[in-house]
Amino acid sequence: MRVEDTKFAQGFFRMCGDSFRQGWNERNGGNLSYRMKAEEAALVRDRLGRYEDSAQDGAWQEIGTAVPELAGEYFMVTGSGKYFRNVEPDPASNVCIIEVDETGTKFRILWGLVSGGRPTSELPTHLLNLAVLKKRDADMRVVYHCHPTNVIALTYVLPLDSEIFTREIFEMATECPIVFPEGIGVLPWMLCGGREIGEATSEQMKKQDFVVWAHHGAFACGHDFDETFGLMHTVEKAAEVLIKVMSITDRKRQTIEPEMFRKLNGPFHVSINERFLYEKTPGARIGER
Ligand code: 2HA
Ligand code: ZN
Repeated sequence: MRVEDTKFAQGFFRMCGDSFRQGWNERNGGNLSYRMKAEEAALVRDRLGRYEDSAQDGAWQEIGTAVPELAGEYFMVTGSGKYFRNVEPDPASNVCIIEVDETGTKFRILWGLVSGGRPTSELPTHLLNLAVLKKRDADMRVVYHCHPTNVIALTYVLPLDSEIFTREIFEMATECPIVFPEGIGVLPWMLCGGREIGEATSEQMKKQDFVVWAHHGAFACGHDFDETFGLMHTVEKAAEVLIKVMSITDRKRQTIEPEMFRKLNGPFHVSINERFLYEKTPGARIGER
């Protein structure tokens, strides 16, 4: 079966297009990875490792970190320097399928990037995250990075503190704590594209599904494309509301209070982490405890 005709690949390509149309992927910004199921790899097996019309040769290359948990697995990932905008019209030039070797330190390109190129510069972060997620829940397969405008804007005005950042976002939409009851992780500015930021991000992903990279963007993860895209969309929407509120005032007249959040737990079958439901000082400004 052609890779382009599979349901997982179509979901992957659609997510890239949707993300671009949201305005979260200027130029080559953002990257997406998906840990394929064994049956999906089997479906396209006869299309993998054919290099006749491709600039690729299938040579093993260094990942730049070690992910032994992912040895022998197959992934669809966006290409380094490639534009999300171009994925839907020409997936084979902008996306690839890679295999991780038995030591978890090398990969090879089995399909795609036919005009040349390599997987995303954030491959270490993606694979380290996917390894953590696999341990958390074997059905979590998607890691997604983009540059959502309002989330990034908030990293200039809110303290870079997971509890405060999460609480301010939680208060902007009742659905937020239901969708991500474990809140948002926040990393300070770090050099992107390497192992260090990958390790820091995956440390957060041990518990949280969403991590903000200050002055850069965000990472979301999930079981499938809908859930992962939906999480990014939910956080970015709440961030937009917060930006609007902050454009009007530095203090809210009324908001969702901790005891109101707690009422959501039972009916929505969640357990909102109490760390985010601290009592605020009366009259506190937005972003203050
Ligand atoms: O260029 O967004 O973080 C892709 C990126 C790097
Ligand atoms: Zn980025």
